[in-house]
This record gives sequence, C-alpha cells and structure tokens, in this order.
Amino acid sequence: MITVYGAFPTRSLRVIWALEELGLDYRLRPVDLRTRMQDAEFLNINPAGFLPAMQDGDVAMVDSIAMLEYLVARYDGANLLAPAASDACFPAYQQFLHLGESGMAAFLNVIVGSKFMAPENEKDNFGARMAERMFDSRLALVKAQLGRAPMMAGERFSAADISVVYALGMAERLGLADNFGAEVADYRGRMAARPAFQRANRSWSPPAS
Ligand SMILES: N[C@@H](CCC(=O)N[C@@H](CS)C(=O)NCC(=O)O)C(=O)O
Repeated sequence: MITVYGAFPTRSLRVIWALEELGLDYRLRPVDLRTRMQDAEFLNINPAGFLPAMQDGDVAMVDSIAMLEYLVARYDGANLLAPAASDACFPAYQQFLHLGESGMAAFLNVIVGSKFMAPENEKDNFGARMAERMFDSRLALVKAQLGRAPMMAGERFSAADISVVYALGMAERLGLADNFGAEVADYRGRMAARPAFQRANRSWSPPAS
C-alpha cells in the first residue's frame, strides 16, 4: 500500500491524482503544514519537512514530479500516464511534465513566501515580481501548446497535464489567473472534469483552521 503524506492544497494533489488515474490503492496521511516540523512520523520520511512525501514499501520519496515518474515507471505498464519514449509526443510530455514544476510552480513558491510570510514592508519585492514574470513567460509556452493540441503531450492525457494543471490552480489561488485566457480556462475545465481528478480532490478534507 502506498502512503502519501500530504495536505490540501499542496502538490500532494498531483500524486493522489496520478494514483487515482492508475487505479492504485493508497492511503492519505494528512500532515499539518503548521506543525509538520514536530511530526516525527512524517519527518522520518522527509527530514526536510516539505510536502508531499510518499512511502511505497521500502521506498521513501520526496518531490512530486519524481514521484509521478516513479509511479509511471513502476506501475503504468498500460501507458495511461506517459507515452513510450519512442512515441512522437514523448518530448512534449517530458518537457511539460518538468515545466509544470521547475518553470511554473517553483516560481510561485517565491510569491507564496512574499505574500503570506514576508513582513509587510517586504511583501512587494523584486524577487516576487521577477518570479511572476518568469511564471508568465512559461505560461506562454503552455498557451502555445494549447494552440496546437488539446493537452500537454498532444492528443492524449498524461502526467504532464497533472503537473501543469496543479501549477495553474496554484497560480489562480495566488490571484494570477487574470491573463490565463479562454484556452487555458477551457483546458482546466476539461482536466477538472476527469473522474480521477474529482476523486483526488474529494479525498481531502481541508484541515480546520
Ligand atoms: N519541487 C517540490 C516542491 C515541494 C514544495 O514546495 N512543497 C510545498 C507545499 S506544496 C511545501 O511543503 N512548502 C514548505 C517548505 O518547502 O518548507 C515538489 O514538487 O514536491
């Protein structure tokens, strides 16, 4: 049984969504972001204290994109979440799988820190404005892809959509969805309609504040 250490609305959604798409059994172990550094069981899996973390038998992992790649490599014999390396759509798959984190969500972490954790006089800062510009430039690549094809890997759903859709949702929660445009809105609607996405979202009960 795979255990996902997560919290709403963190990147654990990517892992849960992938597990739901693959029809694998899993257990969700909630971690409270506010008290995670006192959560000994969680810290045993990820001493660095960020989410998500995952345990699968002897395997303990961090980093949501690495986990997606692990699940694809170990459990996706039917190629539900990734094209074969020989497939013409593999390069786009690989690119957007990583771009969703390294080119999008990672920059948004800087904005989260500035908006919610920085002292008042440091909230509006050069780093946060630069992170927003970086995000927007990568968003343009997502928009260009949607001008060519319905999904990140082309005609077929893949883990690259899981990666990018999470980043788009995170951007929306930060008030950055104004320039998403119609194609991105339509794409998000199509992805949100997937039963596995809906089951993944239902698996959470947001912690009481
Ligand atoms: N690249 C990592 C990023 C992980 C990350 O930033 N997680 C956030 C929650 S979504 C977190 O735990 N932030 C608190 C921290 O980094 O200490 C991944 O994809 O898993």
